[in-house]
Amino acid sequence: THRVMIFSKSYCPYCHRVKELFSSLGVQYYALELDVTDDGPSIQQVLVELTNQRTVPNVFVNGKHIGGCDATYKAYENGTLQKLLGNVKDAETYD
Ligand code: GSH
Repeated sequence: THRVMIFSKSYCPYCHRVKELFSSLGVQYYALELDVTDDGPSIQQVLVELTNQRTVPNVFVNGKHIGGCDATYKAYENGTLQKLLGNVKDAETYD
């Protein structure tokens, strides 16, 4: 099971960056790629209704909304993300 759900677009550099963070932490994620599914536009509308944001990436951990790439790195830097994830190792590559 994946505790991390990412609304994503395959070409989006911020999405790549946020996935890199979870990979470096050894945390599996499920990414919903809005640009490669016919349902993308309606799923993006659901994202807006849930979060008032339409940008990708948009990250949920255990159902809790974290936000975009910047917000997720910020949550990592202040330790909020690790608390939500439980014990994870330190990021291996993080600049
Ligand atoms: N500061 C945002 C973050 O940290 O997540 C940047 C995210 C962003 O600009 N994403 C672009 C986006 O979602 C795609 S690269 N644009 C609107 C859209 O695709 O509908």
